[in-house]
Amino acid sequence: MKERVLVIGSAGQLGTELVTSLRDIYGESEVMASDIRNPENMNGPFTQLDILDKAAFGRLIQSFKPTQIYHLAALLSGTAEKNPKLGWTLNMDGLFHVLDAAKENDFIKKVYWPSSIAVFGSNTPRQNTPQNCVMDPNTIYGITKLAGERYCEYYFEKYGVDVRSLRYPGLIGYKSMPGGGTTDYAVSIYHEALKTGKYTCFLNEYTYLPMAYMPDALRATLELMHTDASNVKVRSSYNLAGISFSPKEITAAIQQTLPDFEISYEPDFRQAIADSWPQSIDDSVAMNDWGWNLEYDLNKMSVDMLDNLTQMYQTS
Ligand code: AKB
Repeated sequence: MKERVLVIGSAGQLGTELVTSLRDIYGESEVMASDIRNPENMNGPFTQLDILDKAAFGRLIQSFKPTQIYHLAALLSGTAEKNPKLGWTLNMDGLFHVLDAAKENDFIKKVYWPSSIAVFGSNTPRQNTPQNCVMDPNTIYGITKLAGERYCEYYFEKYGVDVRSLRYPGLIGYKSMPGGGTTDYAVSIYHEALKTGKYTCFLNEYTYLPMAYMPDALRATLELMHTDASNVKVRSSYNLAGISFSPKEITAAIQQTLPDFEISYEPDFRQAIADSWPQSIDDSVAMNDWGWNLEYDLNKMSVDMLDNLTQMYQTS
Protein backbone atom coordinates (compact mmCIF):
# COMPACT_ATOMS: atom_id res chain seq x y z
CA MET A 1 0.00 0.00 0.00
CA LYS A 2 1.28 3.44 -0.89
CA GLU A 3 1.61 5.55 2.25
CA ARG A 4 0.62 9.21 2.39
CA VAL A 5 1.53 11.05 5.55
CA LEU A 6 0.06 14.24 7.01
CA VAL A 7 2.06 16.08 9.70
CA ILE A 8 0.06 18.62 11.71
CA GLY A 9 2.23 21.11 13.60
CA SER A 10 5.10 20.66 11.17
CA ALA A 11 6.84 23.96 11.99
CA GLY A 12 7.49 23.07 15.64
CA GLN A 13 10.64 21.61 17.18
CA LEU A 14 9.73 17.98 16.51
CA GLY A 15 7.72 18.56 13.33
CA THR A 16 10.58 20.29 11.53
CA GLU A 17 12.82 17.26 11.91
CA LEU A 18 10.15 14.59 11.62
CA VAL A 19 8.99 15.86 8.22
CA THR A 20 12.55 15.47 6.88
CA SER A 21 12.83 11.91 8.23
CA LEU A 22 9.39 10.95 6.89
CA ARG A 23 10.23 12.36 3.44
CA ASP A 24 13.44 10.29 3.41
CA ILE A 25 11.28 7.21 4.01
CA TYR A 26 8.14 7.88 1.93
CA GLY A 27 9.28 10.46 -0.64
CA GLU A 28 8.79 14.22 -0.64
CA SER A 29 5.45 14.33 -2.44
CA GLU A 30 3.89 11.73 -0.11
CA VAL A 31 4.43 13.78 3.06
CA MET A 32 2.22 16.85 3.52
CA ALA A 33 3.47 19.31 6.13
CA SER A 34 0.89 21.58 7.75
CA ASP A 35 1.00 24.25 10.41
CA ILE A 36 -0.86 27.37 11.47
CA ARG A 37 2.36 29.28 10.66
CA ASN A 38 4.17 29.30 7.36
CA PRO A 39 7.55 27.63 7.95
CA GLU A 40 10.73 29.62 7.39
CA ASN A 41 12.71 27.05 5.45
CA MET A 42 10.61 24.21 4.24
CA ASN A 43 10.64 22.63 0.84
CA GLY A 44 8.03 20.18 -0.37
CA PRO A 45 4.26 20.09 0.01
CA PHE A 46 2.86 22.40 2.70
CA THR A 47 -0.68 23.48 3.61
CA GLN A 48 -1.47 26.19 6.10
CA LEU A 49 -3.90 24.70 8.63
CA ASP A 50 -5.39 25.71 11.97
CA ILE A 51 -6.31 22.30 13.41
CA LEU A 52 -9.16 23.98 15.34
CA ASP A 53 -10.81 24.73 11.97
CA LYS A 54 -12.57 21.38 11.59
CA ALA A 55 -14.04 22.19 8.16
CA ALA A 56 -10.64 23.15 6.70
CA PHE A 57 -9.10 20.03 8.25
CA GLY A 58 -11.89 17.91 6.71
CA ARG A 59 -11.21 19.40 3.27
CA LEU A 60 -7.47 18.68 3.60
CA ILE A 61 -8.19 15.08 4.65
CA GLN A 62 -10.50 14.50 1.68
CA SER A 63 -8.12 16.03 -0.86
CA PHE A 64 -4.82 14.52 0.41
CA LYS A 65 -6.26 11.23 1.74
CA PRO A 66 -3.48 10.48 4.26
CA THR A 67 -2.90 6.90 5.38
CA GLN A 68 -1.03 8.19 8.45
CA ILE A 69 -1.41 11.35 10.53
CA TYR A 70 1.21 12.73 12.92
CA HIS A 71 -0.64 15.26 15.08
CA LEU A 72 1.97 17.39 16.86
CA ALA A 73 0.23 20.77 17.26
CA ALA A 74 -0.01 21.76 20.96
CA LEU A 75 0.76 24.47 23.48
CA LEU A 76 3.65 23.30 25.69
CA SER A 77 3.83 23.55 29.50
CA GLY A 78 5.08 27.13 29.93
CA THR A 79 2.85 28.68 27.26
CA ALA A 80 -0.26 26.77 28.34
CA GLU A 81 0.16 28.05 31.93
CA LYS A 82 0.05 31.60 30.56
CA ASN A 83 -3.01 30.89 28.40
CA PRO A 84 -4.91 28.01 30.04
CA LYS A 85 -8.09 28.30 27.94
CA LEU A 86 -6.22 28.16 24.65
CA GLY A 87 -4.02 25.38 26.05
CA TRP A 88 -7.07 23.25 26.79
CA THR A 89 -8.86 24.07 23.52
CA LEU A 90 -5.93 23.55 21.19
CA ASN A 91 -4.58 20.46 22.91
CA MET A 92 -7.95 18.72 23.30
CA ASP A 93 -10.10 19.85 20.35
CA GLY A 94 -7.18 19.39 17.96
CA LEU A 95 -6.83 15.79 19.14
CA PHE A 96 -10.61 15.17 18.89
CA HIS A 97 -10.60 16.38 15.27
CA VAL A 98 -7.80 13.97 14.40
CA LEU A 99 -9.22 10.97 16.27
CA ASP A 100 -12.68 11.54 14.77
CA ALA A 101 -11.20 11.83 11.27
CA ALA A 102 -9.44 8.48 11.79
CA LYS A 103 -12.66 6.92 13.14
CA GLU A 104 -14.70 8.16 10.17
CA ASN A 105 -12.25 7.58 7.28
CA ASP A 106 -11.02 4.05 6.64
CA PHE A 107 -8.11 5.25 4.50
CA ILE A 108 -6.47 6.72 7.68
CA LYS A 109 -4.71 3.62 9.02
CA LYS A 110 -2.52 5.06 11.79
CA VAL A 111 -2.31 8.12 14.02
CA TYR A 112 0.65 9.37 16.05
CA TRP A 113 0.08 11.77 18.93
CA PRO A 114 2.78 12.84 21.42
CA SER A 115 2.20 12.76 25.15
CA SER A 116 4.72 13.96 27.71
CA ILE A 117 6.34 13.37 31.10
CA ALA A 118 3.99 16.23 32.10
CA VAL A 119 1.24 13.62 32.64
CA PHE A 120 2.90 12.84 35.98
CA GLY A 121 2.42 14.96 39.09
CA SER A 122 3.29 15.60 42.70
CA ASN A 123 2.21 12.16 43.97
CA THR A 124 3.96 10.23 41.20
CA PRO A 125 7.19 8.42 42.21
CA ARG A 126 9.86 10.82 40.87
CA GLN A 127 12.69 8.30 40.43
CA ASN A 128 12.45 5.68 37.72
CA THR A 129 8.78 6.57 37.23
CA PRO A 130 6.94 3.41 36.12
CA GLN A 131 4.66 3.08 33.10
CA ASN A 132 1.61 2.75 35.37
CA CYS A 133 1.41 4.73 38.60
CA VAL A 134 -0.35 7.71 40.22
CA MET A 135 -0.82 10.46 37.65
CA ASP A 136 -1.97 13.79 39.07
CA PRO A 137 -0.63 16.54 36.78
CA ASN A 138 -1.05 20.08 38.04
CA THR A 139 -0.35 22.00 34.83
CA ILE A 140 -2.86 22.64 32.05
CA TYR A 141 -0.46 21.01 29.59
CA GLY A 142 -0.13 17.89 31.77
CA ILE A 143 -3.89 17.71 32.31
CA THR A 144 -4.50 17.85 28.54
CA LYS A 145 -1.84 15.21 27.88
CA LEU A 146 -3.32 12.85 30.48
CA ALA A 147 -6.87 13.41 29.17
CA GLY A 148 -5.55 12.93 25.62
CA GLU A 149 -3.96 9.61 26.58
CA ARG A 150 -7.26 8.39 27.96
CA TYR A 151 -9.02 9.44 24.74
CA CYS A 152 -6.42 7.69 22.57
CA GLU A 153 -6.90 4.44 24.46
CA TYR A 154 -10.69 4.87 24.30
CA TYR A 155 -10.67 5.40 20.51
CA PHE A 156 -8.49 2.31 20.11
CA GLU A 157 -10.70 0.15 22.34
CA LYS A 158 -14.09 1.39 21.11
CA TYR A 159 -13.48 2.26 17.47
CA GLY A 160 -10.29 0.38 16.55
CA VAL A 161 -8.33 3.57 15.75
CA ASP A 162 -4.66 2.54 15.53
CA VAL A 163 -3.27 5.42 17.58
CA ARG A 164 0.26 5.28 18.99
CA SER A 165 1.98 7.61 21.42
CA LEU A 166 5.14 8.33 23.42
CA ARG A 167 5.51 10.30 26.64
CA TYR A 168 8.37 12.48 25.51
CA PRO A 169 10.87 13.87 27.96
CA GLY A 170 12.40 17.25 27.01
CA LEU A 171 13.67 17.15 23.43
CA ILE A 172 17.09 18.50 22.52
CA GLY A 173 18.22 19.16 18.96
CA TYR A 174 20.31 21.63 16.97
CA LYS A 175 18.09 21.92 13.89
CA SER A 176 15.12 23.62 15.54
CA MET A 177 14.25 25.56 18.68
CA PRO A 178 11.61 24.48 21.19
CA GLY A 179 8.82 26.91 22.00
CA GLY A 180 7.31 27.42 25.42
CA GLY A 181 8.38 24.33 27.38
CA THR A 182 9.94 23.83 30.82
CA THR A 183 12.78 21.77 29.36
CA ASP A 184 13.72 24.43 26.75
CA TYR A 185 16.74 25.55 28.79
CA ALA A 186 18.60 22.41 27.69
CA VAL A 187 18.57 23.64 24.07
CA SER A 188 19.15 27.37 24.72
CA ILE A 189 22.16 26.59 26.93
CA TYR A 190 24.15 25.18 23.95
CA HIS A 191 23.32 28.17 21.75
CA GLU A 192 24.31 30.68 24.45
CA ALA A 193 27.47 28.75 25.34
CA LEU A 194 28.67 29.21 21.77
CA LYS A 195 27.31 32.72 21.18
CA THR A 196 28.13 34.50 24.46
CA GLY A 197 29.92 31.98 26.72
CA LYS A 198 27.25 32.55 29.40
CA TYR A 199 23.75 31.38 30.21
CA THR A 200 21.19 32.32 32.86
CA CYS A 201 19.06 29.26 33.58
CA PHE A 202 15.38 29.55 34.59
CA LEU A 203 15.63 26.35 36.67
CA ASN A 204 17.93 25.85 39.66
CA GLU A 205 21.18 23.90 39.37
CA TYR A 206 19.85 20.69 40.97
CA THR A 207 16.70 20.28 38.87
CA TYR A 208 16.93 16.80 37.39
CA LEU A 209 14.67 16.21 34.39
CA PRO A 210 14.55 13.49 31.74
CA MET A 211 15.57 14.66 28.24
CA ALA A 212 16.16 12.92 24.89
CA TYR A 213 18.44 13.86 22.01
CA MET A 214 16.46 14.40 18.82
CA PRO A 215 17.97 11.47 16.84
CA ASP A 216 16.84 9.13 19.63
CA ALA A 217 13.39 10.77 19.87
CA LEU A 218 12.89 10.55 16.10
CA ARG A 219 14.02 6.94 15.99
CA ALA A 220 11.70 6.03 18.88
CA THR A 221 8.77 7.71 17.11
CA LEU A 222 9.39 5.97 13.80
CA GLU A 223 10.12 2.59 15.40
CA LEU A 224 6.83 2.76 17.30
CA MET A 225 4.94 3.78 14.16
CA HIS A 226 6.57 1.06 12.06
CA THR A 227 6.27 -1.87 14.45
CA ASP A 228 3.49 -4.38 13.88
CA ALA A 229 0.23 -3.34 15.59
CA SER A 230 0.33 -6.51 17.70
CA ASN A 231 3.50 -5.22 19.45
CA VAL A 232 1.78 -2.01 20.55
CA LYS A 233 0.28 -3.16 23.81
CA VAL A 234 0.02 0.28 25.42
CA ARG A 235 -2.59 2.43 23.68
CA SER A 236 -2.44 5.37 26.06
CA SER A 237 1.24 6.32 25.73
CA TYR A 238 4.64 4.69 26.29
CA ASN A 239 7.19 6.01 28.80
CA LEU A 240 10.42 7.12 27.09
CA ALA A 241 13.30 7.61 29.51
CA GLY A 242 16.04 9.43 27.62
CA ILE A 243 18.85 10.83 29.78
CA SER A 244 18.36 12.47 33.18
CA PHE A 245 20.59 15.37 34.19
CA SER A 246 20.53 18.71 36.03
CA PRO A 247 21.57 22.16 34.74
CA LYS A 248 24.78 21.72 36.77
CA GLU A 249 25.59 18.47 34.97
CA ILE A 250 24.86 19.73 31.45
CA THR A 251 27.08 22.73 32.27
CA ALA A 252 29.92 20.36 33.22
CA ALA A 253 29.42 18.44 29.96
CA ILE A 254 29.59 21.70 27.93
CA GLN A 255 32.67 22.82 29.89
CA GLN A 256 34.54 19.76 28.65
CA THR A 257 34.53 21.44 25.21
CA LEU A 258 34.17 25.09 26.31
CA PRO A 259 36.02 25.35 29.68
CA ASP A 260 35.24 29.08 30.12
CA PHE A 261 31.47 28.63 29.83
CA GLU A 262 29.64 30.17 32.81
CA ILE A 263 26.15 29.55 34.14
CA SER A 264 23.99 31.51 36.59
CA TYR A 265 20.52 30.68 37.93
CA GLU A 266 17.33 32.73 38.11
CA PRO A 267 14.48 30.24 38.63
CA ASP A 268 11.06 31.48 37.45
CA PHE A 269 7.52 29.99 37.38
CA ARG A 270 8.81 26.97 35.45
CA GLN A 271 10.71 25.76 38.54
CA ALA A 272 7.42 24.68 40.15
CA ILE A 273 6.44 22.83 36.97
CA ALA A 274 9.80 21.02 36.83
CA ASP A 275 9.53 20.14 40.53
CA SER A 276 6.23 18.35 39.87
CA TRP A 277 7.72 16.18 37.10
CA PRO A 278 9.73 12.95 37.33
CA GLN A 279 13.51 13.09 37.59
CA SER A 280 13.99 9.80 35.78
CA ILE A 281 11.74 7.42 33.86
CA ASP A 282 11.46 3.64 33.54
CA ASP A 283 10.89 2.79 29.86
CA SER A 284 11.29 -0.98 30.16
CA VAL A 285 7.76 -1.53 28.80
CA ALA A 286 8.74 0.16 25.50
CA MET A 287 11.95 -1.93 25.47
CA ASN A 288 10.02 -5.17 25.95
CA ASP A 289 7.09 -4.43 23.62
CA TRP A 290 8.84 -3.04 20.54
CA GLY A 291 12.56 -3.25 21.26
CA TRP A 292 13.31 0.36 22.21
CA ASN A 293 16.94 1.23 23.08
CA LEU A 294 18.57 4.60 23.74
CA GLU A 295 21.76 5.57 21.92
CA TYR A 296 22.90 8.98 23.21
CA ASP A 297 24.13 9.79 26.72
CA LEU A 298 24.79 13.31 28.02
CA ASN A 299 28.41 13.53 26.83
CA LYS A 300 27.78 12.04 23.38
CA MET A 301 24.83 14.40 22.89
CA SER A 302 26.81 17.45 24.09
CA VAL A 303 29.71 16.79 21.73
CA ASP A 304 27.32 16.33 18.79
CA MET A 305 25.24 19.44 19.67
CA LEU A 306 28.32 21.66 20.00
CA ASP A 307 29.91 20.30 16.78
CA ASN A 308 26.77 20.90 14.75
CA LEU A 309 25.94 24.28 16.24
CA THR A 310 29.55 25.45 15.74
CA GLN A 311 29.27 24.57 12.04
CA MET A 312 25.86 26.23 11.83
CA TYR A 313 27.07 29.49 13.37
CA GLN A 314 30.21 29.49 11.18
CA THR A 315 28.17 29.22 7.98
CA SER A 316 25.36 31.62 8.95
C1 AKB B 1 7.72 20.93 27.96
O1 AKB B 1 8.72 21.24 28.63
O2 AKB B 1 6.60 21.43 28.10
C2 AKB B 1 7.88 19.81 26.94
C3 AKB B 1 7.55 18.47 27.52
C4 AKB B 1 8.43 17.85 28.52
O3 AKB B 1 6.57 17.91 27.16
N1 AKB B 1 9.22 19.80 26.43
